[in-house]
Amino acid sequence: MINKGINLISLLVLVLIFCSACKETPSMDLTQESIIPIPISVLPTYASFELNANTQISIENSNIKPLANYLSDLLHPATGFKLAIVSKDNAKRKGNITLSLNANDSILGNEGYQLEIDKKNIQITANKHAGLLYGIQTLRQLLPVNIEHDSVNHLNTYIASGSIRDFPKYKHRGAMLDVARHFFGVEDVKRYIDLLACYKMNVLHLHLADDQGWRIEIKTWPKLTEIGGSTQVGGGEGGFYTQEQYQEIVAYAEERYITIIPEIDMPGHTNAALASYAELNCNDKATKLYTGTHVGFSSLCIHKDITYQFVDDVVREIAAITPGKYFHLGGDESHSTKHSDFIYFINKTIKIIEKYGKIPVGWDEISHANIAENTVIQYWSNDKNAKKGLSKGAKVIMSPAAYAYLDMKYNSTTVLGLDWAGLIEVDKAYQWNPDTMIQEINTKQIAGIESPLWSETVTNIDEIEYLVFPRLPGYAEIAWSQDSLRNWDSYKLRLAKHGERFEAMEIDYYKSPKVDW
Ligand code: TNX
Repeated sequence: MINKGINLISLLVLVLIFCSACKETPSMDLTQESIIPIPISVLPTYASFELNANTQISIENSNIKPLANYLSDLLHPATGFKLAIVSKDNAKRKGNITLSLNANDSILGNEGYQLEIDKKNIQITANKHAGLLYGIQTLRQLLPVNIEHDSVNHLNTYIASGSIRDFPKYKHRGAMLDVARHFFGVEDVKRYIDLLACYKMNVLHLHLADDQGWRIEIKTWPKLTEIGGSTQVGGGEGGFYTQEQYQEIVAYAEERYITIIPEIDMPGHTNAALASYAELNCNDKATKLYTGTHVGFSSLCIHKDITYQFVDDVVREIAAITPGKYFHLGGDESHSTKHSDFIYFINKTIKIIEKYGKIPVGWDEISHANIAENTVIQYWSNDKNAKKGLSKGAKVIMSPAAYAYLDMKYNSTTVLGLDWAGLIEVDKAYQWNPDTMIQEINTKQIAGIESPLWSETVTNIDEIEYLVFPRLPGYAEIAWSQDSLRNWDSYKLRLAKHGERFEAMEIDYYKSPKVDW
């Protein structure tokens, strides 16, 4: 009798367990999700996967562990789940998110991914680690916006089933941050990096020196930061990164597959250096620190040997702590350097950059110098310069000021920002094509795009966010997605959905009237 009772109870328990496991998940349409940048192909299967506390992240190789941690950390705050990370051999048959590098799919390239979602499992496959990260970012956008909250909230954790296949249009998908006009600390830069990572960007160009401030420690020239780093636009305190702090930024970016490109702007835009060391000036007199916003008044002394000792030390020290391939030498608006001197200086500096194993990058003005095929030109305003660079075989990064400058005002009432290149509403920021921006340009020579945030008018991270959002996701889509998939009418609907994400992430964004938020 007792035995029978126990058997009945265990049967009941078994039935209950079975039923909870076979519970039907809702039917969901993957094509209705708002993914930015828009992927190459999205095929729905009208079911869903339930993410819950028992979901495991399965990896086949320990070198994928950092990405598994990234995913687990991303999902933790809002769900409260601390997902177990297990090796593929120990994974359960159901309820896994598997990260695997077995794509063996040449079309996906170094950054593409394949995301397969069914009722039982999720699988992200790529050729390289970066592709897995981008698959994770897409998966993140398939979860409800509440996933971005930093505390546990009751969110529905069903993910629409189907498959997504995706890879980028351009190799170079970047943004620039000017930390010279106003200084931003390590935590602010990390936040900027996290925001770029959400949208699959892979380059952060740091504008580390300008007239108003020198922001990176150079051990052989300590006064650059002692004096040159001591102020900023408006006369505030300024600041600088020690080499250790810079390396911390580089490592943080690297974990998100973002390359840091350091820029030391020369031979103009150098007042902070000229104020720090008298010997860098032709008259041997240090200049005064500068806290205004004019450009084009400073120049290194072109025909002094000490100038090239300085350039050599700066490039050597920064190159040694920069794993990325590039060193940006600026070269813009050198209005107080004679043209022949400018060319002489750029030619010498390019050689120094190459000596330390880096690929030189410069604003489009450097096309006038003896640039070689490996040089990268950053186009910002002058078509003739860009064409000259291209005719010499250089690659070009597209940063057309009238479309891609994050420091331009949105409209005439925007308080922050400048307007010398025009107003850039969110639709204008989205509706341009790098391939046709300059006549007769050969698409193959375009490395990609970069949207620069100059910081004359921005003083803190909230102000940065206001100018960057919501334009940045549009730049990311221009850089990542195929032209045939891009159009404003579809994009503005997806962007509207991302507004809620911005709020969940506490991003201070501009609520453009062009978008139905
Ligand atoms: C032009 S774009 C500059 C910067 C300013 C910016 C302001 C470029 C290469 N140089 O020095 O900060 O305009 O929008």
